Amino acid sequence: MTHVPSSDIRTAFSAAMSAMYRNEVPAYGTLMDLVARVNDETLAGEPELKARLETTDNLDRISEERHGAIRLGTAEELSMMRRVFAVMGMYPVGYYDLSTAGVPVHSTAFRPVGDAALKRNPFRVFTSLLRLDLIADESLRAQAQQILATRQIFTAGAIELTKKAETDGGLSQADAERFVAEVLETFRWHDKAIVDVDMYHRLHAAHRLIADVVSFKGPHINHLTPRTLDIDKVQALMPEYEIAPKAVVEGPPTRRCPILLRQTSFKALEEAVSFDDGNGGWKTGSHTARFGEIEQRGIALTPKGRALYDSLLEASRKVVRPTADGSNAKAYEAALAEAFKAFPDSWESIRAEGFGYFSYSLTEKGRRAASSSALDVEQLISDGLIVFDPIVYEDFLPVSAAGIFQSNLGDGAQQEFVASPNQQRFEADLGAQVLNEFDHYAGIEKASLDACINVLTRRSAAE
Ligand code: OOG
Ligand code: NI
Repeated sequence: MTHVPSSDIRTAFSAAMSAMYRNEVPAYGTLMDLVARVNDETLAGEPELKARLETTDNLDRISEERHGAIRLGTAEELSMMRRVFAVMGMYPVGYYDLSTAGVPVHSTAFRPVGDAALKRNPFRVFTSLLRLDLIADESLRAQAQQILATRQIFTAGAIELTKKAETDGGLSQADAERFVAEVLETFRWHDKAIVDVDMYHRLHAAHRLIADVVSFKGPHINHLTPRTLDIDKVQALMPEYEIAPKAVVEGPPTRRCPILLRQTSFKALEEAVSFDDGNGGWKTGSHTARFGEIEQRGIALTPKGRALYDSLLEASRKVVRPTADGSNAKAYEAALAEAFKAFPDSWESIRAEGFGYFSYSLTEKGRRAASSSALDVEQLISDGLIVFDPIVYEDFLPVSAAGIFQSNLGDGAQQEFVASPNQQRFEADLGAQVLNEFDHYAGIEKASLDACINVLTRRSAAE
């Protein structure tokens, strides 16, 4: 029996999720329309960019979703989610500790790994696990644990088909379609809470995020994120479309050579939900969790480049810390731009400093060259035999993620937790190790260079 490629299941899943979310959150549909408009305008105004994207990206899918996010409650949920995502060719990459930023979760991103799979469809899911160990109130912690233990976030069909895919090494077309429909259920919004209003308020008082994770039947998708070609423009146009942008764009400032990841969102909406009233009826209330986000990606940085990025970001935040109400947004942008003057802004200099990862390929001249005795990379570049292009950053940034979390948890007082990264615990709960993103990019860079050198040396040997 032929199996559906996992990338096709991922594509079907992300399309199904997009349709469901637009339907559930109309403001998200508005954001998608705005993103498509700005992308069209950007491409029309920059023929060079258009030509480049035509050869490297699927232009007709340029405005599609690139990621989404969920928050899980237990180790069992996390490890089963890992198995579900594996069926779609999505594997855990990176570990993000958000406790330092006042959010009681730690996270990974399930994403396709490798050039071919990323090109087919780069959709990823930022997946957080609640850390009840950071909650001081012991009795509340125990109650939250009890509530979480009673819920089953996966349908029987989703579990059965995941096992089938594991045993058979894939799914048939009919099973893949059923799988997508069944898994979608886990991400659906439920407006009826599984706790009463008092419990909801207690959880909420401990941390809004705890209420979001513990109070509902499942880990509703809390945002989806299409790709924009001009994040500053979408941010500026949001109010015109009657959606409220978060105060500032997260990540690096606007630059000629984009680095890492820039992202912004519209603020989470207050939505009607109902709580068990204890008398067999329902009591209406509200909950704020769901929003829409946009992203624009740049080059993946080496540990050295990343260290510089982190230090410049920290330096600018010492000058101006962006407030949730946006009142100092301009000052923050200025401080950020000023600090990042220290980060080189040409591909040549980023490469020369060893700040970024590049992929190497043979030029026309390199392909035609009978041989090259000079196998020194710099020499090959200056001889015009090979060229280098930035490798796109496919992961996330903890400070940015914290900013996205914060702006969508309401603008109330920030909570402080003692920093306590616990990757070992996370991986034990996940049932697997997460891939180290730096090793991964270094591997892609090396493979591209080796491939060039191989062609060139094989020719010299054949002489
Ligand atoms: C996840 C926030 C992080 C991002 O793009 O950095 C995130 C969440 O709110 O659950 O999605
Ligand atoms: Ni996001």
